[in-house]
Amino acid sequence: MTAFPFTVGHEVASALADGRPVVALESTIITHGLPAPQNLEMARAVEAVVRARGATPATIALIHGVPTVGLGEWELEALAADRSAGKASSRDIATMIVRGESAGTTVSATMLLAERAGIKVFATGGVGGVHRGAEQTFDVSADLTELGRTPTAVVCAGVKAILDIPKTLEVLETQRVPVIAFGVDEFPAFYTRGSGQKAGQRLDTPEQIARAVALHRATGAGTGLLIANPIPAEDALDAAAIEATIASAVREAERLGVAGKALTPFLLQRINELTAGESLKANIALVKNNANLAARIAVALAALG
Ligand code: PSU
Ligand code: MN
Repeated sequence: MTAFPFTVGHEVASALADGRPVVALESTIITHGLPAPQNLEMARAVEAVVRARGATPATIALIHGVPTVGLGEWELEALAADRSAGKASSRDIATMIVRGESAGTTVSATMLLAERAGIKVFATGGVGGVHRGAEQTFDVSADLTELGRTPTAVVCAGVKAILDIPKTLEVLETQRVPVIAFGVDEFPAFYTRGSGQKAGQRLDTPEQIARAVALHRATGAGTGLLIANPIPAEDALDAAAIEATIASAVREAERLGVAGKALTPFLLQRINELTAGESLKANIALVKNNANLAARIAVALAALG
């Protein structure tokens, strides 16, 4: 049988061997989610937030065909500068290894690689979900499928309203994925603290969430957990304004016929352009906020043994 080749960075490997807390970080946000040079600044800042909380960051990507868990400083820099890097979801990993490609890993691919390395907690900005108009296009992110079969806890700021949030929550329920809101009742909508939709459950401390993560794994359900952490109030954007921007980006994508794996990067880039940096600032703030919570959960989980 063919072994699955992947590399774990030294610092991450030694933290895992000692049972110390580790937080996985995705990289499609670096290659496709944010423009340069803010993408590299964000990636470094997020790693620093994880370290400040006493956990080890493990940014995950494909580097010249090698799935890498815990990028080194120069690897991070090269990936952020590589505007031809691909976008790897779970299904792309094998082919990209064969082709020797470099790629940012989406939430689905990052979960899969984190789990293989033994990392239980993962921080991102927003996960993929059911796209608006999915009843016509069938565009549902593989992130939701992966959440239905890989037990990683994913800390996010909810999902962007580029998606259909109620349908996304329905699919998460179907997939048996607990949706836990941290300190609030409502499921957050990325740039704003509320979506008008109730989250599945609410927990108020990182320690409670860590216990829920451990117990959910112990059930053997095999599914991931979605931990929804609202953007800090001082960084949140105006709901009506951002909704108008998103709606116009979605219409533009329809007009241009953008579909498949190109759709999410197209929408993210258009929103960044249309808000002239305002959404970018919010995006960076919420990723840091998620890394902070993920590190606190990872620390609490390590203390449970
Ligand atoms: N949503 C965001 N920012 C992102 C992404 C989603 O607000 O950067 C990225 C994540 O890497 C996610 C991927 O896993 O887009 C989903 O892509 P798709 O919709 O093609 O499955
Ligand atoms: Mn899609």
